[in-house]
Amino acid sequence: MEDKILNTELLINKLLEEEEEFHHVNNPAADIKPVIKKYLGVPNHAEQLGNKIYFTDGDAKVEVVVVTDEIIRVRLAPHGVFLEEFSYAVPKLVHKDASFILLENELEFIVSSRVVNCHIRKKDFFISFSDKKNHVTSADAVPMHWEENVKFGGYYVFCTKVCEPEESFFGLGDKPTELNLRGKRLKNWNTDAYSFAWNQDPLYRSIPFYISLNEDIAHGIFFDNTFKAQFDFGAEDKTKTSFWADGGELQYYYIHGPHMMDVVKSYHILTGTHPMPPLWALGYHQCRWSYYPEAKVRKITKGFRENKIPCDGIYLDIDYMDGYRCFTWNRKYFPDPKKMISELAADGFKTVVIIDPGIRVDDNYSVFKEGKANRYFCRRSDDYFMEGHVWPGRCQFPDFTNPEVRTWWGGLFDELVEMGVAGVWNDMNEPAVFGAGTFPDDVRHQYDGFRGSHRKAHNVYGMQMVRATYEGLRTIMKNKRPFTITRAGYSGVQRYSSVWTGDNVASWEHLQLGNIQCQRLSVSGIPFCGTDIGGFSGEPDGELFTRWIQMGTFSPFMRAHSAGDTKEREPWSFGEPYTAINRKFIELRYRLIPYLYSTFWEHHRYGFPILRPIVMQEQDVLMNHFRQDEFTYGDKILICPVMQPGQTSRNVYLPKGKWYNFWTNEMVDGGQEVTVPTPLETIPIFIKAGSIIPENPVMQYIGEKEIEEVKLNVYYSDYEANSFLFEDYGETFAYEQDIYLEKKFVVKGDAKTLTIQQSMEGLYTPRYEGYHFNLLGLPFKPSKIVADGKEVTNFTTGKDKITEFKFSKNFKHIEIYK
Ligand code: MIG
Repeated sequence: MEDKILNTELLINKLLEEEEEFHHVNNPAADIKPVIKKYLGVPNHAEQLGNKIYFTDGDAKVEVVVVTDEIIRVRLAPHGVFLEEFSYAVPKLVHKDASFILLENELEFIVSSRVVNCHIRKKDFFISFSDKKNHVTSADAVPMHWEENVKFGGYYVFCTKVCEPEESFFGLGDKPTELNLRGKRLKNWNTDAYSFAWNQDPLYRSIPFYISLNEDIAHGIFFDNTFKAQFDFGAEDKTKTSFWADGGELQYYYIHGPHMMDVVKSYHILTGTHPMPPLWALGYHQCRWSYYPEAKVRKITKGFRENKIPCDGIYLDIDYMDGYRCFTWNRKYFPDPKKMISELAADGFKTVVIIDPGIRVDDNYSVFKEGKANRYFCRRSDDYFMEGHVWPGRCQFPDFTNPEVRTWWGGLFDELVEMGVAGVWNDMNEPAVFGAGTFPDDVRHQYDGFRGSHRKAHNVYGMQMVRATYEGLRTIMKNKRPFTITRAGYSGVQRYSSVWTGDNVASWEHLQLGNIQCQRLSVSGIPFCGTDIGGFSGEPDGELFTRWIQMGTFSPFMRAHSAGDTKEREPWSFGEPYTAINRKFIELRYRLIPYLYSTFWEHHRYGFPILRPIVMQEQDVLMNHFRQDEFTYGDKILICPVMQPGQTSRNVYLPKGKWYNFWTNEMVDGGQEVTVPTPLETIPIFIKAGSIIPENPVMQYIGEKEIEEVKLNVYYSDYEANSFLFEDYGETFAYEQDIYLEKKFVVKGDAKTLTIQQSMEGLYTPRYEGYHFNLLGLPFKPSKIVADGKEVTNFTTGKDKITEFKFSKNFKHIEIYK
C-alpha cells in the first residue's frame, strides 16, 4: 500500500509539472487538489447527543462513545458523515451503566467515565486517554488522518500513537512471531499459508486487537475494521505505534486495564465468548489427510482401543466426498456412512467432517443447483460469477455475508447430522483459491445489507461461513452443542468456533511457534485453539511427536493431524518408549477434564482465556514481557513444554507464590527460575499451592463409564486460595437456563491444620456421590479429620505423605488436624 501511495504521489506531481509546462487556460481540472494525507484540524465544537459526543474541526467529525466504564469508542468521519453502524465483531454494543461527563477547559475537552478520561486537545485534535490518577496510558502522536482512495472511493484511514520506551504489545491473533510484538509491523489479510515460516505474515486470521503494557498498566486497542489493515509497533519509528486500513472507518475501542486480564475480559464483553463445547470435544482428536476408505478409519479407531489410548474425535478430510462435492459421500470408500458413524459412536468416537466453501460448478449437483437458482453465489463487479479452482475443480462460492445464504447453508447439514456427524471442520475459508490465492477485490458481497466489495468482506468471509455452520448445526441438533473448527476468522469468531493454527511443519521450531501462537490466540479472544500435533507437513521423529503430544495435552484443543504424503502418525506409530509416554499424557488430558471444563466455563461466563502467558500472571515484572515458553493452563497449572531435541533439563520461571512440582510433589518458591529435569517421560508441570485440582478416572472416551467419584487433589498452602469446579450435563444448552453447578473451594492451612470449604450455586445435581480427597504437601501427619462436624476415621497417609479419604460431594467444611 505504501508503494501505491508513493506512486500516486509521483503521478500527481508529474501531472502538476506537466500542467505548469502547458499553461492551460480555463482547465477545470487545475482546481482539483492532489490526493494527499489530511489531518484533523482544530476542534472548535463539542456536542452531546444522547450517549455520543461529537467534535468537529468544521469539516471532519469525531464521535466518542462511552461503552462501559472501561471502554471508549472513537470514530472518525473525514467529511462529517459516519458510516452506518454495523459490525460482525460486536453484534450488540452494550452500554453497561456507562455514566460519564463532558468537561471543557482552556486546553481540552474531556469525556470522563468512572475509570477513564478521554482528552481531546483543543490546539490540534490530539486524542489521549488517562486513568483517574491522571496517568496517560495512550496518546496520539499526530492527529487522526486519512487519504482519499481514488480507485475505490472512501479513504485510507490512519491512527498514530506515542510508543513509550518500555511499552510492550500482545495480541493480534495467530501471528507466527515472538509473543511480544514490540518492534514489528504486521498485516491483517486472511491468507492460506501452507507450511508457513517464522515471521511470515499475514496468516489465516485477522484479529485487529492488541494489548499494550507500559509501567504496569495495560490497555487494549480494538480497531474494528475488516479491510486490509496494518499495525506498526515501533517498527518504522520506535517512538510511534500506528494502525491503518485500506478502507472503512477509522473506528477503534480504547479498553482500559489496568491489568491485561481486565483488557481481555472487556474485549470479550464487546465480541462475545466461546459457547460451552460438548464435553467430548475437550478429549483427544485424531485427524489425517485423509483416513479413507472406511476400513482404514476402522483400523485407526480400533488401534486406539487396542492400544488403550483415549480418543474422542475422528476426522474425515476431503476424500470422504464424491469428487470433493460438499455434502456428498464417496460411496466407493464409504458405502454406508450412517452405519459406520453409528458403529464408531458406539465405540465412543465422534465423527467430524470437513466442509470447504468452494461448490463445484456442476448442474447435476443439488447444492450447486440450489445456490445457482437462488443467486447465492458471489459475483464480480460486472455481475459475472466469481469462479475459481479449488479441490472440486471449477467452483463458485456462497456469499456467507448474506443472512439468507447462511440460513440455507446451515440447513444443508441436516443429512450429515442425521447420519450422526457430531462436528464440522471448515477449511479453505480465507477464502483460498488455487493460483489466485483468494477472490479478486471487485467481488461483491451482501454484507448483511450493508454491501461491500471483497476488500471489505474478505477478512470476515471465513467467520461468516463457520457462523452459518454453527448456527445451522445448532438448529438441527436442537438442544445439543455442536462442535465446529475453522481455519479463517475475524474478531468474534470465537462465538461460533474453535480454531487450529493451520498448516504447520514437523519441526522443533514449529513446536515453539505453536506454543506462542496458542498463547497469542488466547489473549486475542480465541480460547479454543490448538496446533496440528506432530506438524502437518514433514516427518517428525518419535521424540518430536512425543514432545508435541506433551504440549498438546495442555492446548485447549488437542488434535493430531498430518498431510497425506507423510508416514502414519498415530500416537502408537513410533513404537516404544514413545507410545507409552504418549498414552500417559493423553490419559493425563482425560484426568484433568473436569479442571479444563471448569476453566472453559470461566472463559464462557466471565471472559478469562484458558491459556495465560506468564506476562498475564505478573505483568509488573519487565522480564516477563519477553517470556514465551511458560504459560498457565487455567490459573492453577503452569506448563513449560520441552521444545529442543535431546533436552535433559531446562529452566522454568515460576511467578511469585508457592508451587508444587506435579511429578514429585515437592514445594518450590516462585519468583525465580528453577532448573527442572526433562527426561522424555515428563515436561515441567507445576501446581499453584492452595489449589484443588479435580480429577476424573481415566476413560477411553468421555462418558465411557459412569463417574463414581471425583478425585480432589488438594495442594496445601499457608495462605488462602480459591478453586472452582463447574459441572453440568456436558452436551446440552441447559446451562443457558442455569442448569449447572458452580462450586467454590477455599483452602487455607497453617502449621497444624488445613481447612477446606465448599460452597455451591446452581440447579444441577451430578450423579456421583462422593469425593476422593488426595491431600498433598501437608507439613504434618494428620491425626484427626473432621468433616461437617463428623469425625472421618478411615483416612490413610502413605509413604509418599499423601493423605487420602472419602467424603460426601456435598460437604461444607473439613478440618484436618496435626
Ligand atoms: O489445500 O483438506 O489446512 O488441515 O488437511 C489443502 C486438506 C487443504 C488444508 C488444511 C489441512 C487439510 C487440507 N487442507
